[in-house]
Amino acid sequence: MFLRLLRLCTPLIIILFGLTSHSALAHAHLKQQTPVAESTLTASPKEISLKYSEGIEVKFSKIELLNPNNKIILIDDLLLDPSDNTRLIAPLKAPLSAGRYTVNWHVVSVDGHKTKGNFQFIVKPD
Ligand SMILES: [Cu+2]
Repeated sequence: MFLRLLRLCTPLIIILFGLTSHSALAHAHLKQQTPVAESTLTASPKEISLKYSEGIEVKFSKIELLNPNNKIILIDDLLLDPSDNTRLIAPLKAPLSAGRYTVNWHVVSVDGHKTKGNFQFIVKPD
């Protein structure tokens, strides 16, 4: 009885294991960001740059920047670093004034999988 159950379940276990290892290896995880999460900048950044573990589909990806009052700040169209398809760049239209900003990101990696996350940074001019 146990053996029969095991035989039935083995393909399922293999499939589940395959899915988990894929998500661990192949989804786009945020590896580096500029500004760094929770950092305090003495001047406004010119852009937000996000470096992922996988290539990014820029057309299906989105970066939302929220000001200290949680209002969305308009940013220019997202770009992909021409020499690195794992780096997404959001140029800012105007300098940021003092305060705490939130970056919400949603990306689709080249394998079609979605990931998302958020972080904050602080602008505090001298
Ligand atoms: Cu994936």
